[in-house]
Amino acid sequence: MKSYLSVRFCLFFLLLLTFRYAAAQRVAMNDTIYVYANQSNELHVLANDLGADLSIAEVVITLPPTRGILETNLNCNCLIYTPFAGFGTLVYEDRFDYIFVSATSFDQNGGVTTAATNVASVFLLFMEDECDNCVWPGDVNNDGITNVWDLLPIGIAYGAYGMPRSDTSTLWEGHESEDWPGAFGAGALNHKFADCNGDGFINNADVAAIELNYGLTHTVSTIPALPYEANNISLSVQILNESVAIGDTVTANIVVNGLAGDANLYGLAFGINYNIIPVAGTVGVNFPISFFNDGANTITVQRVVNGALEAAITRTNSEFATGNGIVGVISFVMEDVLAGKTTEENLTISLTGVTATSPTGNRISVNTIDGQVGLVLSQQPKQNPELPPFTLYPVPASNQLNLNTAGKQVTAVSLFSNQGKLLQTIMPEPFSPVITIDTRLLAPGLYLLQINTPQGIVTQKVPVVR
Ligand SMILES: [Ca+2]
Ligand SMILES: [Ca+2]
Repeated sequence: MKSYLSVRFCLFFLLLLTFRYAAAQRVAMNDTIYVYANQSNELHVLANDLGADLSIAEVVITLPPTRGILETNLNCNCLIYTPFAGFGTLVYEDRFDYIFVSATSFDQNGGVTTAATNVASVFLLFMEDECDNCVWPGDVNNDGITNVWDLLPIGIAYGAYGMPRSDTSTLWEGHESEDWPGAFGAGALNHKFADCNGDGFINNADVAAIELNYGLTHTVSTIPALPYEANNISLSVQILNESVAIGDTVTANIVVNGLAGDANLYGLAFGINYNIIPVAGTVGVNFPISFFNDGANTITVQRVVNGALEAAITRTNSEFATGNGIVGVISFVMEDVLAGKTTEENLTISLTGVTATSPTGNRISVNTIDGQVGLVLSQQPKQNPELPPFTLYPVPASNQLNLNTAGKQVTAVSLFSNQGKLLQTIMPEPFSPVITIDTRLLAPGLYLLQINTPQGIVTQKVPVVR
């Protein structure tokens, strides 16, 4: 045990490299945001971007807006947009572009390497002032974003009916709607917000708007809070794998227990985070038949956001489900992002944003227990000796290095120092004929270029001279 711990400790440095590599996987995504005239608007442009620990400080505006002022705000980790006079009366839209630029990578001589991402565009559209009390189809809890947590109020008010809207569109914009007689928790949130499609009924058809408008945001002045009650249930993640290696399918149970006897539960929404990067498209949760899911009186939504899973399930029959046991099964494939690193660490699956509800619309207190299992990293990257080397020029490199792909597909190019420290990762356009790497900030010396292709990885040495 003693030597195991000392090996772990000694390899802490390599772990840092691992996290740096993970942090480099960032993609900026386009946004469409409705903004008010004559006031400042918070723009949470990072909300749908891919990558861990995204900071607004690393966002660089490459095309500024022309009809307002844009400022960076570290407190909200967002941008603040203030439109000029005339916005909303003379002009109704604006636009700007941004990229991520990280200045946190250093070469072994202290030189800074910047790694820029793709360009994302943000489209700003005027929002009518009088739409403060409008229904945004999918944002059922009216907190400004559509996500799995919006499923819970639909379960609570399932089967309720009220005044239909004049329109039955689920387009992402504010829809005028009269208040219904019913409301969630002390009137903080009117039932009309759960009638996403405006047909006057709260049912399955309204869940489609959550799927349709998932992740979209709008500005809200106050977020309604549901009343809270102690209920004493626990939610734990139990990983079934004895250990996890790159490429393995990880399976974990989500287990509900009552702290004293059976658990009483009506709706459940949660996020799942992990300290590895799963293979895109492999993350999901199943809700098997259980005390909670009888297969008839439940609705569910799930989505992967920034590589992390968000999921919700709620009953629809206005009655608690009572019992203990597995309510969900998560699975994903661990990606080959840690290739080349040799270390030992635990895979941790954490529950985030856990919200449980009662049939009457109260939030229930939940104790959460994360899952952990040993992580076995491969000794070597999946080098493919069958692949011929790529042509690099000029060699040695000075200001830039060009990689001739010769028509072959290259998915990523990573530059490492000779000590194995990741300095830069480029995600080229599919089938780019030439990929260019800026080497101006690199100290003279030998570097390693790791070229990822669908057929495997090729690593080539690159000398840089001045
Ligand atoms: Ca919402
Ligand atoms: Ca409806």
